Amino acid sequence: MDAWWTNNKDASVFHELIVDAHVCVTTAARSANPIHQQQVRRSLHRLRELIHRPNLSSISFYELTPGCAVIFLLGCTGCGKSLFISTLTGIPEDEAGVGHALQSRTHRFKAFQFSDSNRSFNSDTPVVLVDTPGFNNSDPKLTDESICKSISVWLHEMYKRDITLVGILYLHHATGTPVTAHFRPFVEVYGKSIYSRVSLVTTMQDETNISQPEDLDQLVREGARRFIYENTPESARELCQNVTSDIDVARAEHLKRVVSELTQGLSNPLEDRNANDVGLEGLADEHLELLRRIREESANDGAPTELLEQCKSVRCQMEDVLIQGGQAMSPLVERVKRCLRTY
Ligand SMILES: Nc1nc2c(ncn2[C@@H]2O[C@H](COP(=O)(O)OP(=O)(O)O)[C@@H](O)[C@H]2O)c(=O)[nH]1
Ligand SMILES: [Mg+2]
Repeated sequence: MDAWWTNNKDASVFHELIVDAHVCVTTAARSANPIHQQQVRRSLHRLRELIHRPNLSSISFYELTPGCAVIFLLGCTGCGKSLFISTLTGIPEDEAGVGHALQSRTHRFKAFQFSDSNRSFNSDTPVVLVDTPGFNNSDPKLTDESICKSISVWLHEMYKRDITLVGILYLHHATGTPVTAHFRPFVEVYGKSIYSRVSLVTTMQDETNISQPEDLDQLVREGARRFIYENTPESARELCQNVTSDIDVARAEHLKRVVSELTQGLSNPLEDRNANDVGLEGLADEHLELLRRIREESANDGAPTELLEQCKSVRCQMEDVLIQGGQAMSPLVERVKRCLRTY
């Protein structure tokens, strides 16, 4: 059993199946023998010890729940990703994996889930921050290419499980420049529109007075936003609140994509598309448009109640179309319903 874990280590790491320990559990019939009973009690105690997680804020990929919103932290080793998490949340630096040498201390993806009781995100949605190993890593196994491959695995899994990617924080020193190739896995899954969810975050601003490098212009033209991070909890919160203000729009974009997959899959070729399919796609477009308008208008005058009501009504209409279509058993229909339930 132990040999299986050793022989498959590389494949497990590639698929993010990374565990701190593994246990082979043998079940046994209940025995009246007091020696056996004592052995069982000892085993149970040991098992409890092994599965106890000392750091409750850190969760594994498989604990991400549909409906949660994910923010990825990217950047070169030492640019301050782990310190950002510690500053935002108050998790001790050691627990967040802050490095104090030139070498990276973050060797694998680490997800932190927030209930937002400290109002870091100004959102009722559970938000998960994913800390990633730094690019340009001192560990020869963690090449930029392998990190991008792992990001790609995460993104495909997230898409399948209807977990919304709400933002990408790309941290860089004032003198460093983000590498466009690092966004490739995101563009492959979400298209170029994903740049509108990218924040280019300048760190170490408290150490230098250098203004942001000009080379960022290309990414800004694609839709990325800039943010100067001041290495304070307030600055970290401001950034996260900016990013999560787009949760509903990001979800509506995801829903629209799932609906397109549904309607194309159900009525192929295109000429066979029935009224329900067309109706559903139209409603998904309308829904996204309404959420974009709500976002714009909220920035000026607070939440526009009328638009929020319209949005709700569009979602009800989508559910009606799904019921009328009689496709209740299709896995994609189930996914659309799951997405609708997260609002
Ligand atoms: N003064 C200052 N130091 C920082 C900042 N960000 C990171 N550091 C320091 O840079 C080192 C590496 O930070 P770390 O968060 O581990 O970088 P990571 O590799 O991107 O996770 C640590 O010693 C941090 O204290 C910042 O904004 N200001
Ligand atoms: Mg780190």
